[in-house]
Amino acid sequence: MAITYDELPNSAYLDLTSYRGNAPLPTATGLNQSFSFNVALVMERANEPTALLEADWASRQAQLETLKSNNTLWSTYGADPTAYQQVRTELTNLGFTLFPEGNNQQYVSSAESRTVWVMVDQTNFHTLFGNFLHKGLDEQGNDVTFWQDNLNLPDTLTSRGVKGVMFDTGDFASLLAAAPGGTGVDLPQDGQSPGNSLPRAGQIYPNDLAAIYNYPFNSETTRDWWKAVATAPIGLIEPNMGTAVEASLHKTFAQLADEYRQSLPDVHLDQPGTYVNVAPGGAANDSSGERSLDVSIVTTASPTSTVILYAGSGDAQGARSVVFTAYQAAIWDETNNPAVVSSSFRDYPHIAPGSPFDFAYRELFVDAVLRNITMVNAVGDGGSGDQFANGLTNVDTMHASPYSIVAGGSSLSSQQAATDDPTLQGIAKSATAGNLPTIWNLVEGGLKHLPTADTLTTNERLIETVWNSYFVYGKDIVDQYNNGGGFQQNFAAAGGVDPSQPQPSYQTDFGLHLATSDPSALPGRGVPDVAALAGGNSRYIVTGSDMSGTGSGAGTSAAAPMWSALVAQFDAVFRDQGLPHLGYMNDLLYTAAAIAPASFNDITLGNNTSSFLYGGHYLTPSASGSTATVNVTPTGWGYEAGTGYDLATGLGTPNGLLLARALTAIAHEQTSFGSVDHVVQVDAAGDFSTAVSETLLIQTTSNAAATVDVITGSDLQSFASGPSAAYAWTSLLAQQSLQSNFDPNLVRLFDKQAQGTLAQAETQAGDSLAVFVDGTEAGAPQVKMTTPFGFVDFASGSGDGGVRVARPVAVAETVGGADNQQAVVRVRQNGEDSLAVTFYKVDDFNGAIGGLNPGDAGYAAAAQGRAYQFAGGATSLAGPGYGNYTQAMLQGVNAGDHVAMSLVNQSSGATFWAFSQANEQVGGQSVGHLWSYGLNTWGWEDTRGGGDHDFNDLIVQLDFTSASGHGWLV
Ligand SMILES: [Ca+2]
Ligand SMILES: [Ca+2]
Ligand SMILES: [Ca+2]
Repeated sequence: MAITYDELPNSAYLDLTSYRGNAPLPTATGLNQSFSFNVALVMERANEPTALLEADWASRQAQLETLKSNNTLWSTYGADPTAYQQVRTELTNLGFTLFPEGNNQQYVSSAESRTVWVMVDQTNFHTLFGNFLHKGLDEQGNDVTFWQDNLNLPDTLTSRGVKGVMFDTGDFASLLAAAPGGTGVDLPQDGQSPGNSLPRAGQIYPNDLAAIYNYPFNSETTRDWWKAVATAPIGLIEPNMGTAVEASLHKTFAQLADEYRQSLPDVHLDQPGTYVNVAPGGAANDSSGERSLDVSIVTTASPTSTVILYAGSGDAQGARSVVFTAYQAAIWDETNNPAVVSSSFRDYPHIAPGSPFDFAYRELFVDAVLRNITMVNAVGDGGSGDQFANGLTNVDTMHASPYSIVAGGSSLSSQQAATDDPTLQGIAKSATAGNLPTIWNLVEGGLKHLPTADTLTTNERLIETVWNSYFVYGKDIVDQYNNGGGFQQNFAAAGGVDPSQPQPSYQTDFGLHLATSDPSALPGRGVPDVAALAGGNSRYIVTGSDMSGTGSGAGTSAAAPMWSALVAQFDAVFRDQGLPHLGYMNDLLYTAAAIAPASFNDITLGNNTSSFLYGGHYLTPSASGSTATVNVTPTGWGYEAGTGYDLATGLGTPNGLLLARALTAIAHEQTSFGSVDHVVQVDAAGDFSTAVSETLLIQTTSNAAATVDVITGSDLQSFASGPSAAYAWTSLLAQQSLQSNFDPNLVRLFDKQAQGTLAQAETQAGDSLAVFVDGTEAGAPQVKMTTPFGFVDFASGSGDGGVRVARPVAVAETVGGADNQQAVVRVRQNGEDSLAVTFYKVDDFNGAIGGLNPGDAGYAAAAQGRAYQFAGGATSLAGPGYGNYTQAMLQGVNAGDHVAMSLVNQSSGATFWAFSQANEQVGGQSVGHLWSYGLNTWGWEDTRGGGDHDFNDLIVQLDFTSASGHGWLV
C-alpha cells in the first residue's frame, strides 16, 4: 500500500531538541535498527478558542461556564470527534498498536485531549514519519539517535487534523558545539551576585516562609486558619514516581509525609494530610529531591489541600514518563480535579517555534485554561543561559507558556544573615544606622519593621535578592564550597525572554517591551512572572529524597510549589466570595501589580547571568560532577533585578494577603461592574477621552522641575511643578502602610516629604484628554489595567516625570453587586494633628448631592445627611494618632454607590474636601487636599494652604469586597 506523506514544517531533529543551538546534525554512522518508544499525535481543535483566551478573566469564566452547562466545551474546543475516530482507525489500518482511549489510562487518549498515543519501533517508524532514525556522535563524542530533514505524516492523518507530535522517550537530547575562539568575558571572583554569600545558609520551614510572605491563612495575624480553612486540591507533576516509596522504609507515602508535617516545630500540625496517587502506568522511581520539595512545601504551606501526585506514563509498555505525559494526566484528571498544577520538571526544554512539538506543548497549556486549572511552573535553575551552551540567553520554552504562572527564585536574608553576608554587610549596616535611601529601598522590597541593633535577632526578612549561587575561584565556576555547582548545574534562577513566542498581552498591557539581552535582542515572552525563595542565603527544610526524615532543599523547584500553595489559598477565598476557580490568572497578577503594587515585594538587587559557550579557559563541573572539568567561555549575557518587573525575579515575591485583596477586587470588578464608566477611555489610535463628566485629580511626580499641560475638551491647564521630595509617598508605600503590623517608626521616618503639584480638572462626557510633560505628549502604558480602578498614570518619554489622573471618588464594587454591604476602611496616620474622616454618598463623579455641588452653600450639611455610619453608629472615624493604624467597618454600602470623603482637622478646626473648589483658596487658587495612591486608596494633606504638601497625614483605603463570606481578608 503506497502512503502519501505530508511534510511537517519545522520538524527537524534540532527543532525538537536544540532551538537556538549552535551545533550541526551529527554525521550518520548508520541506521538505528533497535528502538521502541511511544508517540503522541496531537490534533488541532474543532474551533480555536482565541476569543476566550483574549477575553478578560471574568469573561473567560463566563464563557467556560456557558460551554460547560451546555455540555459543548469539548465538542467546541476538543478535536472533532468524528475526525478523531478516523485518525484512530487510519493508524490501526496502518498496523500501529494504539493505547486505549480514555483520560484515566496510562496515556491520556481522547477527542477532548486531541491525542492518540501509538507505539513505534524500528519496524514502523518510517510508516508513520516517512523517515528513519540514524545513529551518530555529537561534538562531545556522545551517542546520538536522530533523524535527518523533517518528519512527515501520512496525508490520511494530516487531512484529519493531526498537527502535533510528542515523543515519550529519553533518546533525543540537545546538541551543542564547542565554539572555537568564542568571545568571552572575565568574571569577577567569588559570588557572582550579591546576597548569596552567607557562609552557611539559613534553614526555613515552608509554613514559616508562608507567614513571612503573608499568605492569607498563614500570616502573622491569621495563624490559626492555615490548618482549618479548606484550600483547593493541588496537583504535582512527579514523573515516574507518584507516591512510590522504598519498600525498605516499611512505611507508606502518607505516613512519611505526615511524619514530616508532625515534625514542624511548635505548630502541632497533627492532622493527617490527603495524598492521591495517579500512576496508571506504574512508577519505577521512589526517591527524588524534586518530589520532596513539592510535597513538603504544599502540604505544610496549605496543609488542608489534597495533594495529587501524577506519575505520567510510568514505566510499563516502553513508557518513559516524559513530563508531557504527567501534564496530560493532571489536566485531564476529571476524578480529582486539581485546581492548581505545579511542575518543576522539564523535558525538551529547547523546542523551536512553529514545530509540531511546539504545537503539542502550547496547546497542552491551552487545555489547562479550558479545564480551568491554574498552572505553575518553575522557571528553572540554570541562570540566564539555562545550562544551554549556545552563548545566548535561554529559557525553557516548555516552561514559558503564557498560560502558566512561571516562578523564579530569590535568596532571602534576615538582618543577621545580611550582617554576616559580606555582599550585604554594607546594606545591613546602613539600615541599622538609619540611612534613609537604604531603608527606603528595603521598604520597597517589603520590609515592615525599622531595622535597629535591637531587631538583629528577630529573624525577620530584611531583603531578598536574586538567587544566584555561582562562585568563581580562579578560573573555576563552581559553588560556594567549590564542590560542584557552576553553569551546568541547578545553582541560579533562570529567567529571560523566550523569543519563540510573542510577548503576552498582560505583559504588554503592563507597559513592558521585553527582549533578550544577548546581541539577538529578540522580543518574546518574559519569564518569570513572579518569584519566591529558591536558595542562596536561605534553604528549605523538607523531607529527605526518599520522603523520610528531613533534609535541606533549594531551587526554583521550591518557588513553584510555594506559589501553588498560595494559589490554593486564593482559590478558597474566591470560592468563599462566590467567584469561580481562578484558572488561568496571569493577567490578574499583572493587573494587581499595576493597581496594588504592595501585593509584591520588589526585588531590585542581583543578576542571573550565566550565558556561555563550550571551549575556552574557564572550567565548570559537568551536570553531575563535583569538580570543574568542562571548558567553557562565559559570554556575560543575563538579566539584572531592578525596580518593578524584571527578568530575574518577575513582579517579585508575594505579599499574599494584599495580593488576595487585589485579585478579588479585580475579579469582582470584571464580574459585576462592567457597565461602570472607566476614569479614562483609550481608543484604537491611542487617544484618550473621558466618558462621563467627572472631577479628576491631576498629580505630578517628577525628579526635576516640570511643566505640565493638561487638555480636557477645550480647556487647557498649564502649571509648573517642583521636583517631588526624595521620599514622597508612593502607591507602594501608602498601601504597605495599611498593614496593621507595619512599623509606625517607618511611617514617621518618611514624613513631611512633599509631592509635586496637585491640580484638578472637571471634564464633560466625551471630552478628549491629553497630558504633556515639558512639552512632550505623555503616554499611559498601563492604562488598560488601571483605568477600571479609577486612575491612569501618564509618563513622558524621558521617564523622569509623570502625571496621575485619578478620581477622588470610589465606586462601591461589592461582591456580586450586592446592596447593604460592609466596606472595610483602613487608615494610617502620618500627621501630628487630631484628625477624623467621614464618608458620604454622592450622585456622580463630581461630588454632587441632590443638585448641590462641592463648594455650594449647604453642601457640608447635605454631605452630613448622606454620611455612612460605621459599626456603632458614628459617621466619622478618628485618626489613630501619629504613625499609627486603625480599621473600621462602614455600613450600608450599596452596589455602585459613589463614595466621597471629607477630613476634619480637629486641632485646627478646618474641614477639607476631595474637591478643591470646596476648600480654602491661596492666591486665588483652590487648594487640593487629596492624593490618589492606587486601588481605592488616597492620602490627605491636613493643613490649610497645603502645609508640607506630603499628602500622607491620613492614608485611607476603602475595601468593598473583603468583608464578604467569612471575611478572611478583612
Ligand atoms: Ca524587581
Ligand atoms: Ca502634611
Ligand atoms: Ca505628613
